[in-house]
Amino acid sequence: MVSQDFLKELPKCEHHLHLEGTLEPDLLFPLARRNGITLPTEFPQTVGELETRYGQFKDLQDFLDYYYVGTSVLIKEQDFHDLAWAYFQKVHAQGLVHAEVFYDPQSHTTRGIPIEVVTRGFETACQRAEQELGITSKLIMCLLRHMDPQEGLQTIEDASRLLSSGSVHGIGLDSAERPFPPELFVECYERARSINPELQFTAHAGEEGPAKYVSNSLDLLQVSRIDHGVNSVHDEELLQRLAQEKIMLTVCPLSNVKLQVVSRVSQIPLQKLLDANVPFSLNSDDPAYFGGYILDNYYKVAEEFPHWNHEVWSTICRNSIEGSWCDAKRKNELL
Ligand code: ES4
Ligand code: ZN
Repeated sequence: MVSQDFLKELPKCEHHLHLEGTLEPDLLFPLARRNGITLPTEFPQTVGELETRYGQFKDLQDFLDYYYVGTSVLIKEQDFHDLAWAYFQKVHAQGLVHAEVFYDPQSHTTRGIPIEVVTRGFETACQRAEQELGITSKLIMCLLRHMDPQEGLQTIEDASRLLSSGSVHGIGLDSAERPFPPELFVECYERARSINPELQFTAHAGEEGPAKYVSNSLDLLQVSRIDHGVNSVHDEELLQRLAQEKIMLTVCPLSNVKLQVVSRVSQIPLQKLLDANVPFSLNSDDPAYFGGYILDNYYKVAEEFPHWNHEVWSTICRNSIEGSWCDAKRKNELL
């Protein structure tokens, strides 16, 4: 097995990280107090109880029910900034050099918080991460698939200025995968593309949903990568296509175990993806909920795939840089 030092030193990129998913229990309670938010009565009342509950998610929906309560304590621009800044500081110590990070504006706008406030808080943290830590980053705005696509469309309209100005670099699709297939969001993606043809597109697919959700995300939403995508291995033709078109899967090992997509990391079909030449990156998804940040995910995979040598890890790292949405100059710096 390669050493932990080797993994730590690798120039790592993260492509699948929900900023709201970095809210640690020890920040959740103080923020709730600071902002006068009353948590639901059935919600755990202490950091310890909450951490215990986080270790027992049944599935994606069980996790999301906690995640949206957590989100509700974020109110002020400073809260969003502090949250993202804490994340960047943590992963800087883990060898992260570039991050493309998700946020869910609808989780906040539905509570009356303007999209500009949320975005500005996150954006200033991204700028600070570049200045003070040398970490480059991009913001990806996700639409919530459990909400009415018409509301998604309104969110795209409300974000027009942010999408045109470069504040937001890409569009994604998250929350409960089934029964909300990608075809519901075709109009949202088309509208975003018409606002700014330079935007990048991705979507969660093939985590709990079938391989068909992956191919339909490619065909109908015209995404250039896929978040999770592990169920793609059930469709050989799709695997060949992902390899041919260099569609990167943003795989989240600890998340897949915590949400019971697999029972252990060794069951994630990473070897099959490697053998089929399908590019993937390793990511943390919602690290405060799933028990580990980017390097913890790398460590766990190395432990469960002990025969992978330096060359395999260098390939993973290279694919992860090449699949990033930063410009060629930055990619060259990272390679
Ligand atoms: C998520 Cl793991 C996962 N899947 C879908 N949506 C999400 N939002 C935050 N984490
Ligand atoms: Zn995710």
